[in-house]
Amino acid sequence: MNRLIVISNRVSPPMGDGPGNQGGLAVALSAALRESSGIWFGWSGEETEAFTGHINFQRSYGVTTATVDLEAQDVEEYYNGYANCTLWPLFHNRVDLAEFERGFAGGYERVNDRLAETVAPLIEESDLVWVHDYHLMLLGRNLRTRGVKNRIGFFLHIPWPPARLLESLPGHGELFDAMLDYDVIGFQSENWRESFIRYVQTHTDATIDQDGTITLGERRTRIVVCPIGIDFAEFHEAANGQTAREFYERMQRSANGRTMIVGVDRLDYSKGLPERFLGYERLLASRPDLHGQLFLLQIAPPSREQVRTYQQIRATLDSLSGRINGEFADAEWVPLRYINKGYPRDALAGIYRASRIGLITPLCDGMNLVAKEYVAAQDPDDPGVLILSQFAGAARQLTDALIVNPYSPDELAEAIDRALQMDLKERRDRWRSMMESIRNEDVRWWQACFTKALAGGQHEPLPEDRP
Ligand code: GDG
Repeated sequence: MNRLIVISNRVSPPMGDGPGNQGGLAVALSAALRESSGIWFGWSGEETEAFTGHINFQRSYGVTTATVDLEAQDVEEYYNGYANCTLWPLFHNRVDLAEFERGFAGGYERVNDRLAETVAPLIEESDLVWVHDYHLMLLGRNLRTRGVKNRIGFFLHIPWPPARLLESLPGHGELFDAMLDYDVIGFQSENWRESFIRYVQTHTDATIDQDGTITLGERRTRIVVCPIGIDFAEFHEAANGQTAREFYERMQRSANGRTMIVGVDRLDYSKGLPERFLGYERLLASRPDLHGQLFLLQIAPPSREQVRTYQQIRATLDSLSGRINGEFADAEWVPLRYINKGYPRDALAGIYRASRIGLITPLCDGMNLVAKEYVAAQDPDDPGVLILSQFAGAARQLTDALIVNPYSPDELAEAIDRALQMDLKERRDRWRSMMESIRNEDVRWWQACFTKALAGGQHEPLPEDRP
């Protein structure tokens, strides 16, 4: 077996095998790294005065992590700047929020190069190198210029934007060209793969084979779709564990017979939170008979708090939630419980289970794992209903959710009403069908799907050749 070198912006060292200890991605990558005696390399999250390239190696639970500190200017330009103020909004259809600063682009190039220079000596001849996400799109190119000839793959966790949007990015041609130095590029959904192919067709002379291999000059890059899944076994265990049960019971007591709707999202403008609140407000305005009968619990832990657009979305939601509660609440009932803090994973599992409806309505999302976690946490005898945005990558797999257009408050209100009325048989039928894909296409399947393509093996098609 080839050794695997995983490179991502941040590294999550494994924390043992207890349920609910870490996210699915960390679990899957840790398992793969353990089996292959590989290394997980990335930024430590710490700042230093001047970049030294000093690597801090750690070994825990059979996995070696290798991290480096970045200097403050790097963090500002590469991470807060280009990654989160330029690429993130642009790749989530928010060109209006994107900032195109040469300083950011320069910082991004510099950090990708520094990370490549630091990791290159760790790479041995037969290693497979797997680079993750939009922070590190140039890293493959930087490794190539340092003579690394290994198979190098890249997985994009977020959407690939339509060509017309990407054209607004200064230097998009160079960024794209650098990506063809990867041997394999993986996307979460066919939608994002199609956008990428369209860019290739409109901006390059490359040829594209039937099996999705792009050839430009000497370079050949295989394009694959590998939707990420959750760690089903771990989540199932968490959902049936002590903490989850405690939270389930606490929520039941606190709901006091009222129907609970849940949303869980990082506080991010791509997640459609204002639109979700407006849809819920529309329901409350049009259905006074529901007042006092239900409530929406929105858990939204703050993220990227240094970035101005994230401070703005937080202020928008503060005001919107205040308005909705001000308008509809009474002495005994608060329609919207809006919370800016995170919960442990196993507590979340109990909260999901206590919720009759999972309301997951991003405006644009590479995949969305919360939707899968919500379904996996349900009671098989009495499962809740998932309402899911058509613009989440997950909508291509979870076709038995109630699929909605998150921009339409009327559609959101109607979907909540339909979910409230859905009989047990329909809830069970929809839940069973969604569980099949969540169980089969879990995070280990995803990791195997990508690494097989990276190793040069046949790419595994989705079950039933689902697009
Ligand atoms: C990116 C892409 C893609 C959330 N709140 C709490 C908490 N979470 C956990 C969830 C879930 C994870 O964070 C969020 O994952 P998502 O997939 O929903 O969204 P992003 O963070 O935007 O992730 C996305 C993903 O990468 C993987 O490829 O699916 O499209 O944008 O696991 O449960 N976890 C805990 N407490 C919280 O309050 N413990």
